[in-house]
Amino acid sequence: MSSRARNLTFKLVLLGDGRVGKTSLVLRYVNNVFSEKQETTVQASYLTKRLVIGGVPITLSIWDTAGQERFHALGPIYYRDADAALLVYDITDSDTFLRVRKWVKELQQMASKDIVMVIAANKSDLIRSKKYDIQEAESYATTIGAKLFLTSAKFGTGINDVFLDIAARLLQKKKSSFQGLSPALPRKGIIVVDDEPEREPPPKCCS
Ligand SMILES: Nc1nc2c(ncn2[C@@H]2O[C@H](COP(=O)(O)OP(=O)(O)OP(=O)(O)O)[C@@H](O)[C@H]2O)c(=O)[nH]1
Ligand SMILES: [Mg+2]
Repeated sequence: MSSRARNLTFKLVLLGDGRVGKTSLVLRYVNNVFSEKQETTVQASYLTKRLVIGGVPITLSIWDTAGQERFHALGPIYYRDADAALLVYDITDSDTFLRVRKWVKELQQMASKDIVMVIAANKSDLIRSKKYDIQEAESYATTIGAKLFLTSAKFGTGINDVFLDIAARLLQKKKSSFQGLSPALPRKGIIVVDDEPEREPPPKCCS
């Protein structure tokens, strides 16, 4: 089986209040850029990222949704059929954490039963300037079977860890549901290669 044939695509949706840094996280991860003047998202935007875990090429198909309340009703369009949800809040604004809880409730009722959920406590670079309580968020994450990561899109900290955790958990799920179908999947240890270059197709021969 060629590596191309084994490429797995997973749909990831980002949800969270407006201005918490969803777009900034995705742009930092995919293009390694950050803007202090990032424009608010209208409806949603779409990006893809390819990575290789344990020799298995994976494509993350990423839907970055608009956080403004007026777009809330569009949520189901993007989280329906999603394999994973990245719930983002701003650690300097506790209201944005309440919004995460609201999204989680909605996902638990409306989304796929086995959707992978991860929480990003973003803007960790501002930790010193404001009061925050990460412990409450961490225990909440545990109760919903999610992992919580401290991130800073501005400084680029924690970003790879978040997306890698999502991809690895999705791959693990796939592995357990299709035992035997993917012999290349590792049992232990994950080696990640970013954006594996595509191989040239073999030259066509003989007219
Ligand atoms: N200090 C700091 N600022 C950040 C960080 N991430 C995002 N920002 C800033 O926060 C603002 C909002 O960021 P966005 O990425 O547009 O937030 P969003 O969640 O996509 O917002 P909507 O599209 O309205 O839902 C921008 O001014 C960013 O520069 C971060 O990690 N640290
Ligand atoms: Mg945005």
